[in-house]
Amino acid sequence: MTAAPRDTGPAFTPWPAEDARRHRDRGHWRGAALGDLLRAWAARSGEHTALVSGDLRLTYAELDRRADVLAAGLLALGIAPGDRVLVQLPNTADFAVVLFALTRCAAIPVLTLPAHRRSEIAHLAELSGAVACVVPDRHAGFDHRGLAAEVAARVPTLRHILVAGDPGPFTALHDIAADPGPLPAVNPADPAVLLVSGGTTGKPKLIPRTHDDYAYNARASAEVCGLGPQDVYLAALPAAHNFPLACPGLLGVLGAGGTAVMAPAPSPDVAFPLVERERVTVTALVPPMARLWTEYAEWAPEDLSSLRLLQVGGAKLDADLARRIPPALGCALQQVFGMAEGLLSYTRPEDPPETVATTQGRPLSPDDEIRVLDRDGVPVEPGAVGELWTRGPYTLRGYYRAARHNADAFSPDGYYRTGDLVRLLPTGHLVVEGRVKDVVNRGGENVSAAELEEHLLTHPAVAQAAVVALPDETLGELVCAVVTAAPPAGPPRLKDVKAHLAERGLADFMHPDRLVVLESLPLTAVGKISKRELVLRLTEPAG
Ligand code: OOB
Repeated sequence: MTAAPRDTGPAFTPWPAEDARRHRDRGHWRGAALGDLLRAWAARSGEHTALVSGDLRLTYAELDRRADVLAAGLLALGIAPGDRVLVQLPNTADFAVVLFALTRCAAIPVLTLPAHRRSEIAHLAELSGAVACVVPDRHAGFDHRGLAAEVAARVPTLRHILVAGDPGPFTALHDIAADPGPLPAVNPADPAVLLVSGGTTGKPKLIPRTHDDYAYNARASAEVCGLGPQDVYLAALPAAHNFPLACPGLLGVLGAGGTAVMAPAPSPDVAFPLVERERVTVTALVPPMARLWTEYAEWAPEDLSSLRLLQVGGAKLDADLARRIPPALGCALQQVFGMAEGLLSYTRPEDPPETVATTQGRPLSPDDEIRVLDRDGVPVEPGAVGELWTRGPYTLRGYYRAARHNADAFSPDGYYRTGDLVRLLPTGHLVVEGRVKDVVNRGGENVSAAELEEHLLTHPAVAQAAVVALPDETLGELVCAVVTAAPPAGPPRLKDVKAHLAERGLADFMHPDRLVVLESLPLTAVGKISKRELVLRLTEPAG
């Protein structure tokens, strides 16, 4: 194993007592564990369909019962309160049953994504000290049992491999069952889940989300989206990601008494038939997938008329695409700027269309606190670009076992440093202007990747754009624009792109040194454009 010094520190940094009291007094934190919430929802909506996954349909009562049976089985297996359990499941009913069962055992699911591979899974298993993992046998052509076995051989805490599907030499998830009995006490102020950070630099970190804060996250999000029992939410993005899980996602729609439909993939060929069959009303996508949906909708034979709201977030949504979404899909658009760490910002139904197209909304909670600071930690002029710092009733106070990193990522008074560059408009709406670190240092001049990308997207032959730094002996870094072509204009050429940028008044030093046209851009585990992967591809020796 690696001998690199490990960042350690507390597993969980609670809110100061005074803040916690305020969040309770204000009615945000209601003192219910996620497992108890499901029980209450089952008492309220017992016979209503809670979950649809393939041909399986589960009522609230059935989901509640399955969670109890699995929880009893997990306790019998020796899963103890506080134990971490790695969960790597695709969007199926099992995902929801496992999530609720683990939280009922007071165990903490570590919510990894199906696209994570050995380096992430081994790191997360080690960091969390997981005692078990729950994986599918195979998914999307990948052997998850093999990966789990490899990780278990390296991480000594990992004692159990539970498999949804054919268990091979391991334990079948569906054999873990026992008569429901007494469950351990769960403290709603303790972590309910560990989310994986979406950070683009370094190894992923773990984000403790408490029952109290996560329940508020989902409930308040459901209110902003106006979710009710008639709503059918399509979990199209991987359900372990905060967006489809709790913004409002699976947890929000169940809390509202509606139905969640688990989609095996977010692509139109898989999702459109589900929208038609289940009369889906709401779903959430990342921008590259929203683009595909918009393009395919025109030709799709499926009836998408049940859709009333498409949420788009996770990366900057180009304003032009934003304007095309409502007419193409026949539904309202909502921009969502969020992070696994907490803070969520939503455009609201009452916002004017241009505000929805050009801003990333305003914070979810009246008690979200926002600071926009310059490099020295001084507030910028109103309306100017600065780094976003935030604290509030559902934003973490510390990453899991990361004392060294936490010292940098939080102010002494508990603000989380997001690394995002934003502008705060007088209306309270936020406009995301890029990442603090996403700049190319071209011979001492700083080129903002996000700013150049916005200009590139105005070129008629450019469909998608990602600006990355490439190493260069003379200048240190070169500006490389990687784009996909917008039909029917044909592939753009560097010469034309530069002329276009000059026409827009962009300084010469901001112009790309190289233009690479690709068929498609590589994506992260949740489907955002992956610059890390792009740079790897562009700098790897050919062949
Ligand atoms: C969501 O969460 P993460 O943890 O995968 O990624 C968070 C980061 C943000 O810090 C920001 O850099 C970027 O993703 N981001 C956006 C954005 N939404 C997220 N950048 C520009 N515009 C947006 N609308 O991605 C996430 C979590 C919950 C809801 C929605 C997204």
